[in-house]
Amino acid sequence: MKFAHLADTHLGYRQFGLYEREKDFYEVFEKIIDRIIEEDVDFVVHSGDLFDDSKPSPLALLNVQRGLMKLKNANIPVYAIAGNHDTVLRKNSIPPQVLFKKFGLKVISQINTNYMYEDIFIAGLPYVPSSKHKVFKKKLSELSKKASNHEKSILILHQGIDKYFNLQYELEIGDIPDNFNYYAMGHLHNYINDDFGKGKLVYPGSSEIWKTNEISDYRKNGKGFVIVDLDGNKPSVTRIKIDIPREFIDRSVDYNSLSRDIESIKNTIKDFDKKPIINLTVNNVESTSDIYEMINEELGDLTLNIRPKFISPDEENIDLIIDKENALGPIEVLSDRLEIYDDENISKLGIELYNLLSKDMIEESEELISEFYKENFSIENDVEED
Ligand SMILES: [Mn+2]
Repeated sequence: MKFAHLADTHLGYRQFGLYEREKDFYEVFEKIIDRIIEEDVDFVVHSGDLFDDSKPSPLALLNVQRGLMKLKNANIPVYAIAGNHDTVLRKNSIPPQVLFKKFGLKVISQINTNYMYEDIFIAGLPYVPSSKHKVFKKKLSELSKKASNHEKSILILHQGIDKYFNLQYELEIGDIPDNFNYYAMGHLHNYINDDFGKGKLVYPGSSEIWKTNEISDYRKNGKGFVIVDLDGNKPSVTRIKIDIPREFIDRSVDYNSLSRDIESIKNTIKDFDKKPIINLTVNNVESTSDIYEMINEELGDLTLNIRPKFISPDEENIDLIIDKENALGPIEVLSDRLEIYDDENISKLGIELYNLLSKDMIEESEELISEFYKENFSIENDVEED
């Protein structure tokens, strides 16, 4: 009995605002589906962030529909939870995944928390922010009790765990019941394959480079999914790497040998199938005049996107261009700033608020804040009712 586990496909995401990048994500998804069918698995588990947004575009929906049709024709059911990206944090809201029930997608929700595939107990919970974790932990222990009646069990979650996340985690490793055989995790975009309890805990990672800080893990572990064989005492996990359509190139060059260095980059990339994305650092930059134009002229036609960084001879960063998605993302900047409060709860609140507000989720943000105040600063009779 074997199954495929994937997560964080983020379909519909348009990196750097480029349609080409949106198509790259669809292409990888299609390759994954084709490979899953080739591998002849019994079923598929998707651990959330199938879509990049809770209101996906028709194109994103169409790509999922195509993939699910292929799986359905191959008689392979899919079990899925919603992640933080494809969730609307409102009572009784439904994730886009429910559109595909007729296509063989079995949605695991707060209400439908578990299924059986033959003798395998498949349970899970969709993404829940840490402010709701009291109820979440109660539900986890209920599922753990149910799992103890079955010899083989899988738990599907989309959460950060302190052991693998530095700051943005919602769960501590001790919060997770230890009697499942396989923990099908989503949320962390890097690949993690760990022992936990009597089984295995795996984050397959995102299927494409969603953020440029995933590049170093991509170089090490590739992108892709895993195939899990549940037949032995302990599940055996095989990493399946799926090539991403386009290369990310990191080059650090010197201002004084710029033309030669650029020539060498040109030689590297001239035979690529698809135009790469280049992170280019130029050191010892004495004068920025013309340098950007020169790089663009030489490399513009050969690349999808050049992300330059100019460093002066005294190693200072020269801000020439406003970089929309710079190496330090807004979450990292926010985390840094929030550290002055030296309070983990405030850090978490700030990050959750950022996540909600960047999706225009005003109501949910207000709810989160009022809950936070009730929990931490509740003063009786001090609040006027309206
Ligand atoms: Mn994700």
